[in-house]
Amino acid sequence: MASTADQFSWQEPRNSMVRGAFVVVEGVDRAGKTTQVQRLCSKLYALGHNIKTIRFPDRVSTIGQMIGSYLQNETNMDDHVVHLLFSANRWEKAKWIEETLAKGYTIICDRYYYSGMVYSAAKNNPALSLEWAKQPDIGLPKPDVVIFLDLEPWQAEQRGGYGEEKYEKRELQQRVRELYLQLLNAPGGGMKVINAGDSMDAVEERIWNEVLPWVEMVEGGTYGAKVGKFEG
Ligand code: ADP
Ligand code: FDM
Ligand code: MG
Repeated sequence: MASTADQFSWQEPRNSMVRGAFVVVEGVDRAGKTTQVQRLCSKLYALGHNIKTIRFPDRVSTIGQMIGSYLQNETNMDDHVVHLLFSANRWEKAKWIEETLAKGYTIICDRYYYSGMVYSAAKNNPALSLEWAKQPDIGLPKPDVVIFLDLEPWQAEQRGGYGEEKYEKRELQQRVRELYLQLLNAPGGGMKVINAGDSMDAVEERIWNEVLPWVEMVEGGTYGAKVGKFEG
């Protein structure tokens, strides 16, 4: 799969910013993350922002290819092992994220450590709790704003039947959503919930209204002079 990371890139940032904003879009399978990341990038880009996109898992790197073959049921791994690979796949991009933000690019990221925690914990492996799942991601660059596209599993299923990938199963998807909602309600959860069951245009507009103020504040230097770190 082609990486979308350079789709909106320029050799050098077009505008001088204090730093770029780090925006993450999360949600269950088929919530519309990839569609909305694309729309958000296009809109920000049209307004002259310096934009880069990234998605996790990034299936291009060696670690990413191992994850890809696991998701496609070509290989099997212990739950802990694949969890750590997903985390390592973020760590191998951590420096790039920090440097890209520092150059003044706003990054729109399709899934991040929230996916990491909830999908692994949703397996109900008694030796892999949500708390355990958080630990390897501690210290990663922290997003300035996180959008959670909320969609009930029955709605997601109307967007197409489940495919061949590992986690495309109704019960697991149900637990994933419950765990996301649990994270939202935890102190410091900090995700903006958006009902993803409406039309693409309606969802796009809600995301825009949530995200734009953060992008403007971060780029303008009135919020988050330094990129935060995930503290668990
Ligand atoms: P995700 O990246 O969250 O898995 P996608 O953006 O790939 O989701 O969308 C999954 C499918 O649902 C695609 O076929 C897409 O065209 C469709 N879709 C996305 N958003 C909506 C929406 N708001 N209403 C109806 N269908 C949608
Ligand atoms: N996924 C994704 C995880 O289990 N852990 C993670 O850390 C990440 C980033 O991988 F089922 C799962 C979520 C999904 C699958 O995601 C692939 P995409 O968005 O369909 O590529
Ligand atoms: Mg997607």
